[in-house]
Amino acid sequence: MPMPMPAFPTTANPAELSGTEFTLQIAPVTVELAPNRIVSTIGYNGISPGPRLRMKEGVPVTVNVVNDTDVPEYVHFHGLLIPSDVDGSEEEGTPVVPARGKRSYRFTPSPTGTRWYHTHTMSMDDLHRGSYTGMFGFLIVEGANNPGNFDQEYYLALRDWEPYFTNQLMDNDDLDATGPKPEKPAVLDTRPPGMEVTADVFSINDKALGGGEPIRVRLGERVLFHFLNASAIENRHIALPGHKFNVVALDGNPVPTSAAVDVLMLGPGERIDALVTMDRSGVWIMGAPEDPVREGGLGIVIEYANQRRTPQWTPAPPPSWDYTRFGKPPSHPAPAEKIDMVFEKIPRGAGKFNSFTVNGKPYPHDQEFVLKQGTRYRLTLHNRTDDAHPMHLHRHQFEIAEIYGKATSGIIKDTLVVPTYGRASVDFTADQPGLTLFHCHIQHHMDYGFKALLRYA
Ligand SMILES: [Cu+2]
Repeated sequence: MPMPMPAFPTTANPAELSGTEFTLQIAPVTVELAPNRIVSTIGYNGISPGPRLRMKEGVPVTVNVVNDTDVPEYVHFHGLLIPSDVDGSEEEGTPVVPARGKRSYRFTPSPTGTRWYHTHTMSMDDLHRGSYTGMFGFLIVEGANNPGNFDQEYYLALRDWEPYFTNQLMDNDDLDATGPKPEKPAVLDTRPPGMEVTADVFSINDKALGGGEPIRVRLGERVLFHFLNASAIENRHIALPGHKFNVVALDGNPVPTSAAVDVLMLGPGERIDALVTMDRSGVWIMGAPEDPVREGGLGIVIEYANQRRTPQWTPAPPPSWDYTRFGKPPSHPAPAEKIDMVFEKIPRGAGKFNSFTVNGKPYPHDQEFVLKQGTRYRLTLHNRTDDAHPMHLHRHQFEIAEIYGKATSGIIKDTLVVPTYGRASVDFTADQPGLTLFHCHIQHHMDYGFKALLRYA
């Protein structure tokens, strides 16, 4: 049986708001990652992550946004099927929340599951704006879905802080088995790359590893973890040595085949719901398998009852994330209507920002992607870049049809990491008229052209 939620917010369970009327106040906040490690940023309601918003599927809500900063803002409701004028995206024509002003978003939440909300303001070369700030939080849409039996549940957002520019590509994307690289050009572009964004300071929710209270468990308990990668910059891995993550939902949607894995991978924007059976007594670190990332703060201590010792970390098996493990064999023919998007990076050299093109053209693409309402599409993503990109479709959900050269079905998502030089196909039904943004969820990729606007005929 689920245990009652703690009466007071803790690191692993920040403040929750529920009902039909919500207020988000945008203002400067400080985040105490550890007693001697304080970050200044912008947040919602005086905290970061912002309050967890709990809504009921099908019951209309109002979210009043009060902007107490000098920067116009957008609040995007990620993973919800809502109209363009409240989706929170400049490109889709959502009205802005003016600097020192306010605006109310009214919509009917759907579908059920682990969603989230965050700023959708562009940052460009300002690492104190947009999703580099603390403006993010979980949003839960409750419905009839039963996530199964568990004893405790925790909402854990993975974050990095104090980002800076670098000319080194320092990510870990290629740790995962990525399968074939059908989009790798025969001749690589050898021009020097431009700047990327990186960070050395990390947290889960508002605490760096060791900076907050542990998650306290008892032997034999089943704990449901809701992970969110709220990073603006990087795909992340999570492991809990000696334990398995039984993945039950991806991006909030139950998977056809729940499967146990040692290491999770989440691109920016992605969520994973996973059950862990606590069957190995001790005091453990759950965190990033990469030492510099975990030691930089991306972890949290799991403490079994009556165990007192230094938290232990043992190296995790190599990551081998593969979405298709959670799918089922394909059973439907591919949709006849096809859309192809070829993503390319234009290297700009030291001190400059790379830019990105879709089908050889910079954003906007005007009349490039026009949807017929009611039609199902196969969208094929050709990643001709040397990086893995978390691609997010607004206001719709898609079903993975093919990735790593493997066919699958039944995995419904709103964000998908397309591997380096890889190809992925997703199917979706055009049933949400209005402008629809599709973009890489890495902030500076999106800002420098890695996006497309879909429109309805
Ligand atoms: Cu990207």
